[in-house]
Amino acid sequence: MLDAFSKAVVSADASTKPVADIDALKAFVASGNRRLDAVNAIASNASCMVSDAIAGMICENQGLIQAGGNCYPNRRMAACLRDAEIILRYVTYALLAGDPSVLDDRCLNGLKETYAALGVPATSTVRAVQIMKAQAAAHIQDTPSDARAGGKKRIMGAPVVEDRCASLVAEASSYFDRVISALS
Ligand SMILES: CCC1=C(C)/C(=C/C2=NC(=C\c3[nH]c(/C=C4\NC(=O)[C@H](C)[C@H]4CC)c(C)c3CCC(=O)O)/C(CCC(=O)O)=C2C)NC1=O
Repeated sequence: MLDAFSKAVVSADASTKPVADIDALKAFVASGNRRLDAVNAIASNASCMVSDAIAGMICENQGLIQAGGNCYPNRRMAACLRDAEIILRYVTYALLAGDPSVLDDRCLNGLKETYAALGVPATSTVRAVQIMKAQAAAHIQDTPSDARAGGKKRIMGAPVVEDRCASLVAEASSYFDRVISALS
């Protein structure tokens, strides 16, 4: 498992050069508090995000909870909710580390094959991950909408910067995209 710093060391060592791209590491440090706020925005809304994403996935495809569907019976529904939570948790680890290797190695490695063997539909999982990606962007920017969040809307109130953390939204989105491409 790598983070932004160990990655810089490993790449430098591989080419037997001194650590390069110190500016990128400086930027990583300078935006550290924003990064922690972004991680917190996801982590402290995780159970709401997971249940909403799975509910949305099922609303759009109700066969999942009928006999023969992969969220039926409750044992599978529970496994599905658990998996969405695992995936979201590993995305937050990657966002904290500023590097996707923890997500790749400990969560996505072999997941597609596991799902194929168990008959877990990848397209439905991808749909749930897409919903979590949209939720994460809203939470990092601290702009959840009344329309989407209803009575559960929660504003974190972290200081808002000019670009509403666009680069962290893009980075988090790239980790969700990694999940999607690993399953596709
Ligand atoms: C640390 C990383 C890690 C991951 C990612 C992980 C995933 C994982 N999900 C599993 C099952 C499962 N995963 C699902 C998930 C779903 N079914 C659906 O219809 C939806 C599309 C989807 C939810 C979004 C279901 C239903 C099962 C149980 C399948 C079965 O037993 O028939 C299993 C098989 C063992 C078990 O049931 O616990 C694994 C290993 N385990 C891990 O240790």
